[in-house]
Amino acid sequence: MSGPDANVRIALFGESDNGKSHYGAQLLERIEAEKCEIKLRVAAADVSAFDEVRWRLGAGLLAEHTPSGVYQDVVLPVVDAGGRAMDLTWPDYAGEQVRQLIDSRAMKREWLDRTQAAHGWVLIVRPKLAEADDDIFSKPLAHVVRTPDGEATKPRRSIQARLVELLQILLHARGLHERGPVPPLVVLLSCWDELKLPEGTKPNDLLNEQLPLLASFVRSNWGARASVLGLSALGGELDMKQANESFIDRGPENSGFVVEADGRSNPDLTVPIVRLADMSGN
Ligand SMILES: Nc1nc2c(ncn2[C@@H]2O[C@H](COP(=O)(O)OP(=O)(O)OP(=O)(O)O)[C@@H](O)[C@H]2O)c(=O)[nH]1
Ligand SMILES: [Mg+2]
Repeated sequence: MSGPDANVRIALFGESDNGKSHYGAQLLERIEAEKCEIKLRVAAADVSAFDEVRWRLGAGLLAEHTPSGVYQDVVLPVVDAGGRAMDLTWPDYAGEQVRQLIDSRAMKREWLDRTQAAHGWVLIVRPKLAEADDDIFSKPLAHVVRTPDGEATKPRRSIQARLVELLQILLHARGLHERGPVPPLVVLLSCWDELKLPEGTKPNDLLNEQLPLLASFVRSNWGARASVLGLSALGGELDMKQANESFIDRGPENSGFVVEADGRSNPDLTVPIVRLADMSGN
């Protein structure tokens, strides 16, 4: 993955409303403010993909969803604490594109290229959205039998069933390109603060408990090449209309945290990238 001046492409996968854009914006804030392990070697050429989200956060407000059809990359010329120079490519896009990929099982050329060229994959999952997730596996059979005629609705696929499907598509796409080991994977459990979990909760335990199908798929296909981390890009809830003064006073660059594998919280939002680099074995 590295070597001097390596280009490190991260493929980030996540459906809509999972926190991709707020994380990207906060990652940039941290890197520019030098409050993390990764530092810029020179100024980044174009970070406009996150301008709008950063502007909103600076005003203490949540940002809008990324408009459908949008796909943009920022390229960050960075160096990590070990002196490893990387040109980090980080994307932002509308999550419907991932939804379409799963539903159609068809991968457009650009997505195929991104999946195959990436040195590490990040899957961003918001556990809150999976609470009360009801599907063909969890719906009691008695309920199916008792549904009166004409009221039967097709069971939805649960979030974890969709994500396993997605990972299978990605593995297949990767396999068409090269037969080597799977790229390292970080599963990021986003909006961690909204879960109100006891201090010290380990992200992997939460994944096992709340998304057991996804957890076992990741374990059996990635083993030690996967890491499960928690993420709160903002450190708490914000509103679309009501500015949060204490968030403004603290500054976006001082807000948010990652939950490490051992359950400790770390304000360095670049930890997932550092873990991906470590797991690549270089
Ligand atoms: N509590 C909390 N909520 C968050 C945090 N980050 C994001 N959110 C919430 O998650 C929602 C979605 O975040 P986005 O970053 O817009 O999600 P996205 O994955 O980019 O969604 P699309 O642009 O539709 O693909 C936001 O509107 C917030 O409500 C966080 O750190 N804490
Ligand atoms: Mg977005």
